Amino acid sequence: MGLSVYLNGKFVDRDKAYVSIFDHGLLYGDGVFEGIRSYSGLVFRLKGHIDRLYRSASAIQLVIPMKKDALMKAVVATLKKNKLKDAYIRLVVTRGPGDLGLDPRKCRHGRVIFIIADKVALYPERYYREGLHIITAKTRRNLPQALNPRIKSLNYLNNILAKLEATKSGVEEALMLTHDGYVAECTGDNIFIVSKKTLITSPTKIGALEGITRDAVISIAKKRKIIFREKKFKLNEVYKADECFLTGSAAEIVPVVRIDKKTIGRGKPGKLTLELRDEFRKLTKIDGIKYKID
Ligand code: PXG
Repeated sequence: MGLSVYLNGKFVDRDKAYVSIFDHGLLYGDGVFEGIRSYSGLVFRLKGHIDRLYRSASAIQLVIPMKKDALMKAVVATLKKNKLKDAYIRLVVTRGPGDLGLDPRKCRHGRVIFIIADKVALYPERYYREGLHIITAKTRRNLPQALNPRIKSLNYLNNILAKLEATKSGVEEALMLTHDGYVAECTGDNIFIVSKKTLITSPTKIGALEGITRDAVISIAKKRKIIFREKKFKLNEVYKADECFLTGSAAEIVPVVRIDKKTIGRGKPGKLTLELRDEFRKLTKIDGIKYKID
């Protein structure tokens, strides 16, 4: 049996799941989305993802024609329908089909909501064992005053441009800086460094997504009384950091051991990174909405 996709309140076969070529999500990137994970029948921090989706929507004056509760139930129903215990979930809300012209008022047929749940394509185990090599992209992160990176919109070209630079350099990820040279985030992950036993991450207001995994790591650090600071820092602090790692729903916590061909710390995944990773894995067993496959 093929994958069943949730599309505007109905389940349809993946091969028959279409949106209009007049959808403003496609024509202009006018829409919002979430990337969510489920672990052994538990949707990790689903409420946090749904809250962020509504925040993103509200920032672009997009009204989601569904209550948060109903949308959470639709996510769980999609997982159950596909009998998926460990999954990657993509939840998308677009402005819907409309005439040409970017005015959202042209979208008179209502928003389009779809949910895809599929098996997770994990990063190769070697990235976690040996650590990732990354580069700093020349492409700067969007200005918060232009298109705020806190909005998880369908317009991901800024990140894609940086991702292309990473691919060209033969690495998986690229670090993005703010217009004034502070470390913002990677193309699809937040960044943390460890320096003098202090865990540091950039404030999201300078131009980064309020990552759900980032949030989980901060809560673990606080619970374990790890010294933590949210502060602006520049590239040279990453170069001389003792440890560095990225966080994201897809990657979870992945160590970084080389950036711009410079070795970070001892060139191996750091002690605190591994400790946080263990704790994070424990959290994925309890922190979320449970469901059962019939
Ligand atoms: N920054 C950006 C720009 C992101 O897109 C994160 C940080 C991490 O946020 P979370 O909430 O996931 O901890 C993201 C999330 C994909 C994919 O398909 C991308 C993300 C998440 C899941 C899958 O590439 N990005």
